Amino acid sequence: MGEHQHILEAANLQPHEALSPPIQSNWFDRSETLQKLRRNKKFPTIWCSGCGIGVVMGALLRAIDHLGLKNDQVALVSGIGCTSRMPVYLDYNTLHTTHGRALAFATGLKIARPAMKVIAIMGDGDALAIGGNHFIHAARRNIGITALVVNNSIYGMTGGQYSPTTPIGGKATTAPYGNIEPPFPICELAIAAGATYVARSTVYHALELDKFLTEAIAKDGFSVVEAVSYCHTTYGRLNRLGTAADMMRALKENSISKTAWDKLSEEEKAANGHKIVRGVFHNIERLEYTKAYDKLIGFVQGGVR
Ligand SMILES: Cc1ncc(C[n+]2csc(CCOP(=O)(O)OP(=O)(O)O)c2C)c(N)n1
Ligand code: SF4
Ligand SMILES: [Mg+2]
Repeated sequence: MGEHQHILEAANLQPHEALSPPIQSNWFDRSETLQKLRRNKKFPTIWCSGCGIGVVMGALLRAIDHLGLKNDQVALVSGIGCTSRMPVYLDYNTLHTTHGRALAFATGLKIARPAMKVIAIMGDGDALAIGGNHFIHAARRNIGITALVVNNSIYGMTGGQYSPTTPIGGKATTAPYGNIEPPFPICELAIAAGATYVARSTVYHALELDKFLTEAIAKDGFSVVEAVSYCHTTYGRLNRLGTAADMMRALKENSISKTAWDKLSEEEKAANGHKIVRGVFHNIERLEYTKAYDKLIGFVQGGVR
């Protein structure tokens, strides 16, 4: 890890917090992480070359590995969208459901199998437009699901319609003169609705994503990780933001850690208001939904589920 110290420092990580596949001659076969891919069945992916979604998939795999979870202890549930194709490529219990309904299916699954680590993988449209109601109510209930929201500020799969996270002024196929609707701040919304763990990082800061996803999946209650990504094919092209590499670089240059942000004066914060703040924004304890339900059943029936 020594020579990669600068990468760890950029993400505020200790060496033991980062997990990378061992470098071997036959590294694909020897890597436990890569063995979790359904590589013989579903590859190549549908994703455009350079898309950030693959980075999030790698972070998710490493986070699950970090926790030592077996494939059958994990369920990945998604809706529809580029992001929602992710479970199709992974070898866990997987459900590829309908647009906006990942959390509804995940809720049913968690209630039927409370011991299962249930992870709902959603795009910004999936989670906050058509699925917005499920998002706030899953948070309100504090049901033990991890919501992984890949925020690329657009409907990627369907060609670039604006979403609830498109920035003001951003052009989309449905906003050719620029978007006039203020975007939902995903993390603030999740906290206000009742989530018990809420964090944000970007696909440039892949190791930080590993760390936040590990903490989120380990959490008992409803946890949310916003993974800020980009869609160079639709949003980037319509807004002349350059290549995938340019958009990746912009995430590095236009983001700031929460630790650094908290040290800024009010004037400095106003001058840096366009920056993406990365960090853990909320981490509290509150009785998880299926545990509360079990407690109730125990109280009424004197039994245990
Ligand atoms: C009920 C329903 N409405 C609309 C669609 C069309 N549709 C498919 S994916 C999508 C939006 C995808 O955007 P997002 O969730 O942000 O995912 P991304 O592709 O950006 O990862 C839409 C509107 C659909 N499949 N089902
Ligand atoms: S359309 Fe956009 S979000 Fe979808 S795979 Fe391509 S770059 Fe990624
Ligand atoms: Mg999207």
